[in-house]
Amino acid sequence: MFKKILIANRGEIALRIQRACREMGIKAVMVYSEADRDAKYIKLAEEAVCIGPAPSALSYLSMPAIISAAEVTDAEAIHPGYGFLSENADFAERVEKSGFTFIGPTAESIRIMGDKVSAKQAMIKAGVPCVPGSEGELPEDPIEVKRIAKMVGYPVIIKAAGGGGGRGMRVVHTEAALINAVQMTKAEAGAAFGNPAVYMEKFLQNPRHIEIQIIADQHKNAVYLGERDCSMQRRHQKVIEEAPAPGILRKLIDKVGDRCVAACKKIGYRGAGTFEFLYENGEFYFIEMNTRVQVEHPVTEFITGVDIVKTQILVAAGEKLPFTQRQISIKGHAIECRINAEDAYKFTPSPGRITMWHPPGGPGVRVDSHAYTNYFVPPNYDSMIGKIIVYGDTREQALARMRTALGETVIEGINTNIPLHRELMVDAKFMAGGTNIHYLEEWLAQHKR
Ligand code: MV4
Repeated sequence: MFKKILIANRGEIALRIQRACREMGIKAVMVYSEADRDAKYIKLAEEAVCIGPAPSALSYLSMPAIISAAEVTDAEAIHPGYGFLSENADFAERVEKSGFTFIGPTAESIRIMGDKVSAKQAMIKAGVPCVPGSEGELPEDPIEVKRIAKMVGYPVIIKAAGGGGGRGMRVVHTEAALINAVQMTKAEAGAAFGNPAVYMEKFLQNPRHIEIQIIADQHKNAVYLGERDCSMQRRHQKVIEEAPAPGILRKLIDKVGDRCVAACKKIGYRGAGTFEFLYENGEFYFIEMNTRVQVEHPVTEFITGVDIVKTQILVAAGEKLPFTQRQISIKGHAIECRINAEDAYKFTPSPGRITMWHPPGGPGVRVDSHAYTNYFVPPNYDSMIGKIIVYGDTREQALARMRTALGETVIEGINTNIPLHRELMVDAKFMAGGTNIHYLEEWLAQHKR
């Protein structure tokens, strides 16, 4: 096992990874920007290295600064967390070429999944159900493009191969609008991602966003850890996640999960990963794969009992998965509320000093946050300052515990989205379960204030 790991991230996930290291007897090296210098999780680590000024581009996104920090501290492996360099294939390659272990998949796997056209082709080959659409990149010939759209059926969606997470997409309702939309999307994609390739899919009008967590070792073992429902989102930012997904038959999840595992084995995937699906009318359609640990991993940890971050470190060190698929069972229900430093209804960022931080507690309540009384939320990064995650035997119990947890929580000095969460936890449609990806934006439009 590694003796020392460098954590190339900040905030709550940096602290989460540090905790896993401590539990495993591994020394943690933190890196920090000047904006994060005084944070408690930095002082808590065995070692810490300043990697640059506040802007991400000059610190958390600086490959030379991070690799130098690993060299001077003699770390053996680098955990990238989520965001920043976590899905950058060039970074994974440079980490490995510098003699360190990248805690994640190979650069090649990251590259395949980063190109949404090659990702989809890999999934089709492995038998994972995908949204009907173009076979690969759209051709140049407008007549061909129109023919494909006619076959797929309107409405269609044009997506950039280099996009993902909601960037570089355009919905088209009629043939009259098709060719212009393809040209516009290609131009934007070329400018934004350096790759003008686009592909086409049938546009699903009212899907849910369901994702399947997998983890694989370097010995051809792969396991899926159930699903998460991440449909409660605004502008492609998830707000609430839960597991399992309300109302979806376990038999169907198992069938799709098996296909995900088969795909992992086929491409030689290693590490943690997430298969993102749209779910509509009882069917799953693959859209993208994430090759990192995700913000919402704790809901899966609650319902499976697996420590995903510890397992990532184990398999990166070359160990076998410490469990088989048959040993994984789904028990109970977990819900996560992301706590953001922002106005609850206008969503304008609200950085600054937290003058009072009183987190909730009690049975089945987990708080993943690096914040505390007197912590200063820097204006330079994402507004998420932590997560409240609850577990219950049933969804109803989890909901009740989340209401209690949100009721106990006191955060003063900045605005947070806790008032929004308090309202959503008593919303009849959310309580019934199974709302789609448009629900929150429609709810917000109706609850204007
Ligand atoms: C779609 C879709 C409908 N039909 N693809 C947005 C993010 C990116 N991961 C894929 N996205 C979508 N792809 C087809 N064929 C609707 C979305 C979408 C969405 C998906 C998941 C979560 C939130 C979303 C919000 C708007 C649109």
